[in-house]
Amino acid sequence: MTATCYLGLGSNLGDPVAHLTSALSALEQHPAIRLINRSPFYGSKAIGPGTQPDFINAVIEVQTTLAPAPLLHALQAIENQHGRERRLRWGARTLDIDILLYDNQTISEPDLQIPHPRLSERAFVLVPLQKIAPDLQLPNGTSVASLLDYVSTDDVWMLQFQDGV
Ligand code: ROI
Repeated sequence: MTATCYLGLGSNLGDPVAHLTSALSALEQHPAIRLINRSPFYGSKAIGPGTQPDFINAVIEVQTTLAPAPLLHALQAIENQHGRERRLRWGARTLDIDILLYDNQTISEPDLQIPHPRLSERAFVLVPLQKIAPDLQLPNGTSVASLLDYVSTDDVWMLQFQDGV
């Protein structure tokens, strides 16, 4: 069985564009994950405590034969290969890969919530998501487009288009 998923990528330490690019290639090389579509890279002002460097964010669509928990573990392995340290909640990070949506599923487990619990309020997720999936709806029927009516997109800017997937 194959699931369609949307993943959010973010980085604000070191060379964030390089981290996202190499995360994309790690995802492409994963035998159980197929990259279907990807947004451009966006710059975004950091949401979180203190002063942090701006983020680079992107959203991708993948197909996978992995169930949600194994997918999460595969993504965490890629994060760890990029030196991700999970010390500070909402602190700066070299690479973050979040499962935003997994098919039309709703999952509420301690370490896995889908849709991503803060998806609806984060312009740095909604803007790239809308770019690659303009008609997408959450499992509860809310459209991504309508969520964008409620958030400011002032702190999110498109950086570049990249060819191909
Ligand atoms: N802020 C932005 N702009 N982009 C992110 O990806 C991001 N990720 C996070 C926190 C620290 C909450 N802030 C962010 O985890």
